[in-house]
Amino acid sequence: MLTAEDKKLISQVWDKVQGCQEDVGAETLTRMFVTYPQTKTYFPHFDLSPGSDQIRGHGKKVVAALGTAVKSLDNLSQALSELSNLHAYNLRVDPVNFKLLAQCLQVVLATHLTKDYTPEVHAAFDKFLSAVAAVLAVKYR
Ligand code: HNI
Repeated sequence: MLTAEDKKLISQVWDKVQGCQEDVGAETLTRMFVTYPQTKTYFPHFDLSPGSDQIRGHGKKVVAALGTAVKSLDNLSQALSELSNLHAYNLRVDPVNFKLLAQCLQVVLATHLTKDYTPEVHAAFDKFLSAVAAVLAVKYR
């Protein structure tokens, strides 16, 4: 459950990454593919060299979707409902991978925000990304 304070921190952090969202997305995916190579199996049709155009394009989409989620913190299931269908029914992404992506995004945010990525921000973001992952995985049941 996100507290009012969590929600405030999440929105503030998101404002700080406005303007470098494509970089954040591409760095997150690049980290995920290098660190957890098993995640590459979902992207056989992509050029997965670090920072490729496809990684940048996809990174931008993922970050934009998270931006929508940040604006809908009280109603994540509705905001992500189509993406939830897509990941469960079409893409069939194993939910363990959502945690791997979340981990990589946290590292990228920390490298961009340095001291502003406080333990409280980290904790709030961790809760937020777990909630997003739960919504993306709910249709598997
Ligand atoms: Ni995901 C497509 C958002 C986690 C594999 N994914 C998308 C799209 C968005 C998106 C947005 C584009 C939809 C469209 O084109 O209509 N993905 C998200 C979000 C998360 C996430 C917000 C978690 C926070 N996706 C993952 C994970 C994997 C994943 C963990 C696998 C490791 N996603 C995919 C694949 C596609 C995809 C594969 C299709 C890519 C393509 O363009 O072919």
